Amino acid sequence: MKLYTYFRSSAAYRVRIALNLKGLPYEMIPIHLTKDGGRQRSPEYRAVNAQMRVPVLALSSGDVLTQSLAIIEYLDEIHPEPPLLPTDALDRAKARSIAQLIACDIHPLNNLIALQYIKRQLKHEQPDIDEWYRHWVLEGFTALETMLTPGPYAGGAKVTVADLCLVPQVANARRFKVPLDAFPRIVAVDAACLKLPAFDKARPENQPDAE
Ligand SMILES: N[C@@H](CCC(=O)N[C@@H](CS)C(=O)NCC(=O)O)C(=O)O
Repeated sequence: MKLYTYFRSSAAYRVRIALNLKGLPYEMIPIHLTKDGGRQRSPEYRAVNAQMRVPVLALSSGDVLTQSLAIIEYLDEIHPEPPLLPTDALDRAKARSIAQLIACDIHPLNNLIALQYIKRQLKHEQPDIDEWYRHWVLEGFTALETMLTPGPYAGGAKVTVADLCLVPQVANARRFKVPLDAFPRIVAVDAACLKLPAFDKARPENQPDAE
């Protein structure tokens, strides 16, 4: 399998964790999201993913998968061990709701392409953009903090898709200097996950394209 990735991409980070947890070998193809105006916009990459985003997982069959949560669920169905979704329907819904709070409600508002639009088209200054970024993380994390069960992981005793979304979002928050003091449960889940080699290996700073 080939993973089109970028070390700082939190969506790609989610998939890297899933592949590592499942022990699946993958070749990484780094796509630099800012060099040359963003290499995700090159004609070559556009032919891979018309949406011009990472991650993309290219399978040995030639099929190409986009959208991190769809990729993670595909991997979980084809390689069920260790499971990334709980077997109990209620627990599964709760894990997905945490994952979607992050992937659908926080991340799109703070994605590179959204921040670039606010800056370049709407002509806002960097302090406004930083404030925008912080606002959506703080709003999302305030709700998320109340949803976490006694850990060590987001859904309790086992790692789920919720953790695969939480850890990269915390990394982003730290990078943009969002204060996390009000979120002890989120910080504790992040710390518990990062003790696992699959998470540690997927960290941005541990990627071959890290800068
Ligand atoms: N919903 C998508 C989001 C993918 C996404 O937006 N990826 C970002 C990096 S985290 C990207 O490629 N951005 C390109 C850009 O902003 O131009 C997923 O979960 O895979």
